[in-house]
Amino acid sequence: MRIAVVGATGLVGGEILKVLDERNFQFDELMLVASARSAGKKMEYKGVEYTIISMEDAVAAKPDIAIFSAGGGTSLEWAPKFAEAGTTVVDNSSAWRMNPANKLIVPEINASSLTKEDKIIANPNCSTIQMVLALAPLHEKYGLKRVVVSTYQSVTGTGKAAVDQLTNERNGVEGEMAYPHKIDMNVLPHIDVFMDNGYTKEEMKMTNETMKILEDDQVKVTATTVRLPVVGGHAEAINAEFKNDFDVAEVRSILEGTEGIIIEDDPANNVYPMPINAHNKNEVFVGRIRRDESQANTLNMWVVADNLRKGAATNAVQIAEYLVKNELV
Ligand code: A2P
Ligand code: 11C
Repeated sequence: MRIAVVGATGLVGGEILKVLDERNFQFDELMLVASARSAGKKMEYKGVEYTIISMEDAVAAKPDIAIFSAGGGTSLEWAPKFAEAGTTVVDNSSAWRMNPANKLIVPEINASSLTKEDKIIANPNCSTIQMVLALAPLHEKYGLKRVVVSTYQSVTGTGKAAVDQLTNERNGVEGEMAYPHKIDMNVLPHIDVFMDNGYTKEEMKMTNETMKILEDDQVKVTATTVRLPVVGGHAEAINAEFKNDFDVAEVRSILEGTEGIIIEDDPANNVYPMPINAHNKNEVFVGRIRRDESQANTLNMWVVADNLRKGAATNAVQIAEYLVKNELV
């Protein structure tokens, strides 16, 4: 097994390396790949010094798997070249997600659809992954009709520049702005670019990717995505209407039994999911599970996950693990 991490110097790339280590992913060779700016530079991983290689050299090396986290433009240009060389690409960007020929995978939900023919596999957006992991088993049982979701997202979703902006503002230091406004002591109802319909691209990702993963174009999702001065993970207030009625205790027990989900729901003792606790964890945390008393068959819940982990690196590494385990590479 020869594996390449493309975007190894970035925030998600660094997290992928940590997750590969923590999950004891077995490889014979690891290639750390980044832009021409970084090629030739040294990087240490698990006490071993690696020379960062260029995209050209990585394609030529024909790794078995390349986990990409180097932006949509890089994926669009380079993923097909890797695929053509026989490498299976697991791509973290939005470049291939909605392409009908590419699968959009959350392993606990739909990894079984993968075959050897899938050469560019898309990892969903972080906010979609944590929402859909909690909704999928409930959809199966009660039939999901409509979701109204508001997000509270960590600056880590934007990358290093945004973490620097928050840190600089907090320390009273002048620096580059990753956002159009101050982020510390503020809340921005704006993630990714605005589209003609008045929604942001992040909001439309949550709508479109959810339908694709659940393989149900009747499921309606409307989202408001919001950036907060937080670093540990994304939180989401999810209001889900089902076709059939449910029992709240049964909902809780279904979620308790879902791989990758941890219930933190003990309001009497102030226990509910928070980014500060989800940070560096691979699971999705669910709490505040309660019936929406204003409407039939409708549930409210609060879902938190580290967006760099299950929202990106962990999900991608799980896909790679599935490919290896099932001899698809
Ligand atoms: P580099 O460090 O050489 O710029 P983040 O989102 O945290 O800023 O990380 C982005 C990652 O994507 C970095 O590893 C960055 O490498 C990599 N990257 C950016 N542009 C390219 C490119 N054109 N080709 C390969 N890697 C790229
Ligand atoms: C954010 N969700 O928090 C975004 C980052 O489509 O993979 C991930 C963008 C994407 O800003």
